[in-house]
Amino acid sequence: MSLLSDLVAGIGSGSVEVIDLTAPLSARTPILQLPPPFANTQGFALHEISRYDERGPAWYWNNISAGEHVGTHFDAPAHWITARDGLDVSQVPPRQLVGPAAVIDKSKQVASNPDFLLQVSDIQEWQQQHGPLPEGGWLLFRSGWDSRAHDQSAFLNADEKGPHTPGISVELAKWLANEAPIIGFGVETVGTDAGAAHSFEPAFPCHSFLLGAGKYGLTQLANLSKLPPAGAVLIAAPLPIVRGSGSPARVLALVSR
Ligand code: 23J
Ligand code: MN
Repeated sequence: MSLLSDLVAGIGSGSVEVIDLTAPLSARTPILQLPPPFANTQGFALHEISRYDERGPAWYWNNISAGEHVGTHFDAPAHWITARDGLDVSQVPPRQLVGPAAVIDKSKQVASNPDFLLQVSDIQEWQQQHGPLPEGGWLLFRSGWDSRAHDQSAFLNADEKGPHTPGISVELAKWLANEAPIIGFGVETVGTDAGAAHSFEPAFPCHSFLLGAGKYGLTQLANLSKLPPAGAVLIAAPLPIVRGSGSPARVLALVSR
């Protein structure tokens, strides 16, 4: 098919750039911290099996352990009670893992207000400049938060009142779930909801409405600053964990140069 040979030729020549939107996975990768009485996720860890030693003289390998929701990861609908009979992460159709991406940049606003909430009006303004949100695609929220991803406490940005990280309003969560043609919403922060979303009505509206509508989430994305507002292609590759609520994912973007 010439479409695909054109694509690989473009990747080879650099006229199609492949951008890695994935944060490195290590024991230092920041993880979500829920307040008591809620249970929390484990971080990522390597457990050495052998390293060219008596346990395995010619080979190095590890076991790994991690929560499903660690680092750059995919939220499947079944993660939330509003989709308790919905798809688990192994059931997401592969064709939905490749699609167009719209990028909305509010990094300036977030720099002066870490509790910034994206509103329906922000999306309407974006659409006036760049056209409709992509059918079957992703809305990605560029907040500048990726610059904090090397440091758990800067990334969670919590004080006595809880975490202060950007997100979306209750109204936008409803609108993205029910009115927008997108199938997923991606962020640079530790979760798709704002840090203060535990106190919203309903709590965690992004999870509640989007996953409830059978849509998906992507978190801890990096390098969104390298994407155009419209025209990039997103590839999200979560592991097909059977009955999994989500999975760490490799997320890539293709951008025409
Ligand atoms: C469980 C409870 C609340 C939240 C989350 C998980 C996430 O952000 C997540 O990774 O899905 S807010
Ligand atoms: Mn998650």
